[in-house]
Amino acid sequence: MFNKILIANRGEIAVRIIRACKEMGIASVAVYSEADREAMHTRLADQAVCIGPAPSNLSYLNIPAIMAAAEITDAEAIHPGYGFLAENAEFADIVQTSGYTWIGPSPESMRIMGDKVSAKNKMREAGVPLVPGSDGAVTDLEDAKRIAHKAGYPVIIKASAGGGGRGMKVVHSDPALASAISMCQSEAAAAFGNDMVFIEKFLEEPRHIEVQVLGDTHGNIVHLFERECSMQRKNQKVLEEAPSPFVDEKTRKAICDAGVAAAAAVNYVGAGTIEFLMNPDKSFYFIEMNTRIQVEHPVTEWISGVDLIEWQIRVANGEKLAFKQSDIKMKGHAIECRINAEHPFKFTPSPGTISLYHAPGGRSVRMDSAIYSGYSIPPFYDSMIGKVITHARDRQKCIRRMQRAIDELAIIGITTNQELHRRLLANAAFQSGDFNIHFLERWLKEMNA
Ligand code: MV4
Repeated sequence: MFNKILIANRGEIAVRIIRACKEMGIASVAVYSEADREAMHTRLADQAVCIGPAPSNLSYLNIPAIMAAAEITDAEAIHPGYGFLAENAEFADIVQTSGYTWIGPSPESMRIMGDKVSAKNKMREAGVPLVPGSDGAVTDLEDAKRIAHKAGYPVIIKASAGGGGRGMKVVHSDPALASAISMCQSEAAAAFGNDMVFIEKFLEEPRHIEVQVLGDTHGNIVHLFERECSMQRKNQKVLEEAPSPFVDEKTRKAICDAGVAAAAAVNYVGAGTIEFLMNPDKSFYFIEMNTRIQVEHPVTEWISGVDLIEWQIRVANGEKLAFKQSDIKMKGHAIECRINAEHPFKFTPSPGTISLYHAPGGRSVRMDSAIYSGYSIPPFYDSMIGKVITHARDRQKCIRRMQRAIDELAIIGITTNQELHRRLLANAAFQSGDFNIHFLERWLKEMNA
């Protein structure tokens, strides 16, 4: 096993990875920006190296500084967490060619999945269901019209280099098609340096359901069931759960098998997520793959019993998965509430100093965060400051447990979205499981009206 791992990240995920290292007897190296001298990850790691000024571009995205930190500390492997450099194939390549182990999939898998057109081509070959639309990039307007007519309006134009909701346009009729395509192309060229775009039928009321997969370097891939991620606003997830209240056993088998087939098509190693959209009739379609650990991984850990960070590290070290698909049993229900330093209904950021922090506890409650009493949240990074996760035998009990955990949580001195969670957990549509990707934004609009 590795003697020492460098964690190229900050916040709760850096703390999560440092904790896993400690439990595995592996030394940890934190990297930190000048704004993070007093951060929890800087304090908890065995060693910490300053990699630059507060702005991410100069620190957490500064590849030469991170590689220098690995060299001076004799780290053997690098864990990227999520965000920052986690899905940067060039960084993964540099890590490997510099003689370090990359705790993640191959740069080749990352490149294929990072480009949405090449990802969809792979998925088509693998027999994974795709949203009806163009077979690849679209350049010609007459082709685009033919494709849009075949799929039926509305359609959505997406940038191949986009993802996570960036660079998309919905089109309702022929006259709007040409300008939407050229706008999407020029925006993509400016944002990603790649103007390739493709067309899909626009699914109007879908759920966002994703499948967790885990692969080793010996060709074994398992799934760890699905997560329901429809409770989002502006492509930012607010609450996630596993399993999805909408997915029955037959659909679960089909979507999870599709997730494994998707991962196998790119010889996937490590933890990954296949994102699907699911229609009200339970038909589902691949949209993209995230080649990293995700924020919401704890809900999967809780229903599957698998420590995902531990297994990312083990498979990066060449170990075989110690379990087969048939060994993994889904147990109970888990919910995660993301705690953000922001106004609960206006969503304006609220950095500042936490005068008092009290984490919820008791049976089957987990709090992943990197905050403490007296900690000042720097204004430079993401507003997510922690996650409350609960588990119970069934969804209703899990909701009740989350309600009492959110009530116990005390974060004084800054504004958080705790009150949003309190209202959401009490909402009848949420409680019945009857919601899709539009629910939260429509509900917030209603509340303000
Ligand atoms: C779609 C779609 C409807 N139809 N594709 C947004 C994020 C990116 N991963 C893909 N996204 C969407 N793709 C088709 N063909 C609707 C969305 C979408 C969405 C998807 C998942 C979660 C939240 C969303 C919010 C708005 C739009």
